[in-house]
Amino acid sequence: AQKQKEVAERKAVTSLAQLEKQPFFARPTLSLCHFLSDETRTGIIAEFKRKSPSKGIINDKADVLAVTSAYATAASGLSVLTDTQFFGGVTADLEAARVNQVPILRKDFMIDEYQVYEAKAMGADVILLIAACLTPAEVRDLAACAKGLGLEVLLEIHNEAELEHITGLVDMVGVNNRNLKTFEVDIRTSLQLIEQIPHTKPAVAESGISDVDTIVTLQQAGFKGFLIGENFMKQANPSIAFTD
Ligand code: IGP
Repeated sequence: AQKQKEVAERKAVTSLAQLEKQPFFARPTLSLCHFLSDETRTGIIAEFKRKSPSKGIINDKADVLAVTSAYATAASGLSVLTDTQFFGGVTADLEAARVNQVPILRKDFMIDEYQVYEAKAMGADVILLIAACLTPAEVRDLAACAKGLGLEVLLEIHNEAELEHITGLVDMVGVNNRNLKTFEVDIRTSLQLIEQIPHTKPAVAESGISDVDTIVTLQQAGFKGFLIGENFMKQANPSIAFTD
C-alpha cells in the first residue's frame, strides 16, 4: 500500500511521456543472461544497499560510483536498490552506477507498469519481480511490459508454490534464501528449488552468500548467478572487500 502511494505521487509529477523522453530511456540494454554465461566473469551480481529491514544500517558512507565501479570489474551484473523506505536507496544511485558497462538490476518492489518505465528511464537493464508480492497474472503483465521496453526479467521465488509464477516472459529465476517472515537465511532453499526450475532459465541464488565454498556448491547445483549484497556492503570499504 505504501508503494502504491509512492508510485501515485511520482506519477502525478512525471508522466509516462516524460519518462520516455529521459536520456537513458532510448539506450540499448545489456543482457544479464548473456553476462551470466560469460565464463570470464564470476557470476556474482553485486548489490549496492545501504540498509535493510533485517540488518538496519549496513553502510551509510559508501559511495555508489566508487563501489559499483569496483564491482563491475569482475561481477556479471550489478543490483542497485532504489527503494528508499526499507533500503535507503534512490533513483540517483542507479543513474550513477550506469557509467559501468555491465547489466544493472533495478531492485525494488515492482507493482505497477509505471515502475517498469521508470526502470528503463533510470538506465536499468533488468527488473526484479517478486512472486511473493504478485499474482501470476501480475507477473505476466509486468513482464510483458518489461520485454516490450527491452528489459530482462528476473523472477524471485522462495518456495515451491511460487514456481507457478514462472512464465515464458521471465528470463531468469532467482531463489531467495531469506525467509521473508523470519529473515533467516538458508542456502538449502536454493539447492532444493533448483531441481524444478526449467533449464532454459538461468538460475540465480539470492541472499546470505558470504563465502566461496557456498558459491561453488551452488554452482555445482546448477546456479549461474549469485546475488550478494551484505557480505561486501558491511565492510568499511566494499570495493576492497570485493576485489580481494
Ligand atoms: C542480497 P544479501 O544477504 O547478500 O545482502 O542479499 C539480496 O539477495 C537481497 O538484498 C534481496 C532483496 C530482495 C532485497 C533479495 N531479494 C527483494 C529487496 C527485495
